[in-house]
Amino acid sequence: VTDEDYPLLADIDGPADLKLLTRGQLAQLAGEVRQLIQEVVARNSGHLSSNLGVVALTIALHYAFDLPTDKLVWDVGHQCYTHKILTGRRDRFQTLRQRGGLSGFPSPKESPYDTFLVGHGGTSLSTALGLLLAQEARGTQGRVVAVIGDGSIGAGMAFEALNHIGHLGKPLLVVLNDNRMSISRTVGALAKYLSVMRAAPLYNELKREVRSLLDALPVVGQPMETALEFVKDSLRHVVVPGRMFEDLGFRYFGPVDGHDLDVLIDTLDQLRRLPTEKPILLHVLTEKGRGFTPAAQDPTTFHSSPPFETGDGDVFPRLKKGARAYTHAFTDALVDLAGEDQRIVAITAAMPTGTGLARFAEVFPDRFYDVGICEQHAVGLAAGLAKGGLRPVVAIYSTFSQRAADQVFHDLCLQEVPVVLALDRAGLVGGDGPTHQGLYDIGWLRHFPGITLTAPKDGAELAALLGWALSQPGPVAIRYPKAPLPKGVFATPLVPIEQGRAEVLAQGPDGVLVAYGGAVEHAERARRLLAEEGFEVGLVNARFAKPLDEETVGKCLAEVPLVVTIEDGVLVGGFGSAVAELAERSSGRKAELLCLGVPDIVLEQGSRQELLQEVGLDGAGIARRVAEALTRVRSRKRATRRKAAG
Ligand SMILES: Cc1ncc(C[n+]2csc(CCOP(=O)(O)OP(=O)(O)O)c2C)c(N)n1
Repeated sequence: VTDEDYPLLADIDGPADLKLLTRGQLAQLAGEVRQLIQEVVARNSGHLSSNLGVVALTIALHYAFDLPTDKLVWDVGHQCYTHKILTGRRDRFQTLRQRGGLSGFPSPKESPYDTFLVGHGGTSLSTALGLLLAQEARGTQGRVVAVIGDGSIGAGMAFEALNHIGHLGKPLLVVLNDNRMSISRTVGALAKYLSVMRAAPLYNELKREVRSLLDALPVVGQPMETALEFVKDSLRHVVVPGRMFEDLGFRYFGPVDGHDLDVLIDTLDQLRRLPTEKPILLHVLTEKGRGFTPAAQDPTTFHSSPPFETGDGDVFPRLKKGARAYTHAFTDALVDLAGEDQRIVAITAAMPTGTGLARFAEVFPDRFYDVGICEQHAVGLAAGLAKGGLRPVVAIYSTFSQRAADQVFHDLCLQEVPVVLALDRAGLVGGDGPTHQGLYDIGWLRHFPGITLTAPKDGAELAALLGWALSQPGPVAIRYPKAPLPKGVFATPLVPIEQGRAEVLAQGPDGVLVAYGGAVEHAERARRLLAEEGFEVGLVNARFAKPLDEETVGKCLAEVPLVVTIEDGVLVGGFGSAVAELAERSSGRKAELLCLGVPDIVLEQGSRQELLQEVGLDGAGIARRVAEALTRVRSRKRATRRKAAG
């Protein structure tokens, strides 16, 4: 970031430098920040639209408040780029989302200005309230501000927090960043309510007028008073924006223009100084993709943008052509199946594009539900739909499905209802980092009674498993990675699906690799590498983590000297654990067991390939570790034989 290209930004090493600028310089600074964000995201990928939308708001927050003494909590955190650039991370911003570089989300390890490591929606109001209560308890100073989007405020956890904040009446400042967009258009009754408020005159003028008008009304006797209360109430209902928040115990201010730096700074400064004991909600209107036409016109595509090139104002997302991903195979199969079976309905929690369900919605608009960032409700809704005779498919990212753990247990498993959970982004996910890793679903789902856990090794198997799952009487979860479909890796035709039945892909006397889901492809690569080194190992596509194919895996454990489990998930409680539990029970076990998976650590961001290599789950890494184990097993055998011989 040079003086030449970024004359103001080049000197901003923290909020103190920002405060040295005049108000008049801030618009130029905003332009420079936008330029930097655009430049880096074009190269590295990232959350472009949301970040371009909050440049002015972030500058104003840092200008008006005294961070980090005052605390700023970002919801989801995907919109924190300006915040990072202004808080001493300008030069490292080039490394955004890269291995060893800056995280794309707030990270307290990076900076004292980041309060929480976040990535999931709807958490900020709870955590900010906690900070505020802790400050009160410890007698420390400072305001606490939470910034939450109109998409995330619809999350269950955010509603729970609003309920509690209004009840306690603590002076938390909630900045509602309303851009009418989640990743796609924000859905829900609350979104409709906000749109009515957007139509109100900007800032607080009308409200002030109405207030003084109401206060000036004379009160004459009891009946008159009641009548006036009614008039007051109806009047407030009609013309006072934010009535709902006021009724919940907040003071509502807004809506304000979130791109007008003067208005933002004045408002935030006044609110910071307002001697209030009540929580405040400031309604800020912004535009996603502000200042970059392609993102402003198509904020969804540029929400989580791949690298792109700009030329003559046009944008060419630089996507690899023809890389068909698991998500595509899922959508195609689901649309085909839904054409045959009218009972099939699909549910997403605010991810119609990411999960591929947008295409389903185009074909079957009446059989599609986007419930917003409400994973718990999505699963509960599916339970009801299934009980009522439909066949719901809930497509959800593995990491966000964690939100609905209890709903899976309580509303699906215990009810024994036929709901299919399509767990996309299961496994290592890359650039988004720790909050988005889909590594835990095998473990937490495996404990629940009555659920079937399955995972395909490629697109054809994903389609077959989805069809099979939709014919089952109870809940089935299918996990698949954020990865291109393996092409030309598996030659043999698919063995038909049968509950709890694995697929034997190759046999070998030295050992067997038993791999699950996305790991099968890498295991097959490892098998070939091992063959080049003279090790003949078999390969089993486990297909089911629950129920485990005890017969096939048990046979391996009894017959070969080494069994290796391989999974694209954490080892703790995962697929390998299921095999280890079986091994523990098996009497005629001959094999040594090696479990390969992701260790129990927080994995920072990197590309999926880099992370696979780092944890040794790519073909070469698997082959290396299996070769070591085979060598160990062989030498131990030789030693035993020598001992026996004499
Ligand atoms: C629990 C959870 N579900 C889904 C997501 C995926 N997600 C990331 S950002 C986003 C949209 C957030 O919308 P909003 O809060 O309005 O912020 P904006 O991007 O519009 O600024 C979604 C759905 C998530 N981060 N967390």
